[in-house]
Amino acid sequence: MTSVSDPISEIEESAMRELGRVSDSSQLEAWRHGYLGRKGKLTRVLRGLADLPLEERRSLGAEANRIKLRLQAAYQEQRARLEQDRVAKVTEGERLDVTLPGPPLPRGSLHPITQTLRDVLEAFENMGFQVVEGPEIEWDYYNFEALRIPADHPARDMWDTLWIDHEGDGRRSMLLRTHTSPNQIRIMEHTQPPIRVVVPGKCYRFEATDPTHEWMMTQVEGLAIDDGISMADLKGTLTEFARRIFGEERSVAFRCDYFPFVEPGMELRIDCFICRGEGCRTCGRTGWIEILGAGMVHPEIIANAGYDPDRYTGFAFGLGIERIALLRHGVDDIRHFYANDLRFLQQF
Ligand code: FA5
Repeated sequence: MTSVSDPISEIEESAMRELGRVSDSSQLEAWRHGYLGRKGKLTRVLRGLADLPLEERRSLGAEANRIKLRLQAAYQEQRARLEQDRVAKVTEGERLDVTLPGPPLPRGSLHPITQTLRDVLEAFENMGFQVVEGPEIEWDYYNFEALRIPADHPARDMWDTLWIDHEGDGRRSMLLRTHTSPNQIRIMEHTQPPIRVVVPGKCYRFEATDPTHEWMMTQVEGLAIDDGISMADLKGTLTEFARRIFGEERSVAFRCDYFPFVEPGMELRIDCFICRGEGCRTCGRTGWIEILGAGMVHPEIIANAGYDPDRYTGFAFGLGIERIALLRHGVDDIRHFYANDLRFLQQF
């Protein structure tokens, strides 16, 4: 007669052998199912004991229970070991080496317009001008009225305007300043001559863009008022400025121009850096690029400021920083400056 104990010890042996080969939790569960589950091998044997005579049933029953406990304990141990391995693998994979050098950060630099603005301000500071600033949102009064540009004046077309709040009354309408000239009035309101200031800032115009025109641009206003200032002082100051920024070899030309707040008025042009005076797309086929408007402060404005017009005269100018940056760096289109293309900006 075959003893039931043989299969039991065989089951124990094969169970322990297989358990040793289990390498993950799903294999482990399959193992538990196969031996200790309701239909597992050991469970089936235990059920079969019921048919045996009492004596045999007692001794085999005790043996089978011992094996069951042993397999259950081995199962728990193996489960704990697999869990430990899993945690070790995860933490190993996620371990940080804090001594590794970080990835290099790209290095930033000043925007070309900021660089040119700083150079221009420095050139004027070295000539005795002081830097002051004014608001970008301006009253119609300072931007136009006080500069002798009344509501129906044709000169308003020169500064196509972005209005914020158009009331039709010069003192109450607000706009984005179209030039830095309103600062002439603001400064004269609270300063006594002698005055020598430059005022940098963004200006806005509601106009179509092209290679030399943007709807937002940076101007620097200059204002000098003192005893006996003449046109020669204005030309001398601007020629010296052009020499410091562009070098000796560039050609400079003064030409008559009209601005309601100066008399006489003029513009300063530099020979086109692309065609050197021949005429091309960038300079609008003229051979020249205008960089600033200027003139002698209108006597009416001097008088409105409360200064003695028989004693004081002055000059003013307004220059475009983007135009100067174009000329200095040989850029053929002003719109590159604000397109935010790093391939362009990283060249400066
Ligand atoms: C003015 O804005 C006058 N306020 C200048 C002035 C000041 C004259 C003091 C007399 C006394 P104008 O519109 O020409 O003038 O502009 C002056 C300069 O700003 C131009 O020479 C040019 O360099 C620059 N500029 C004007 N419009 C634009 C634009 N749309 N895009 C880029 N630069 C511009």
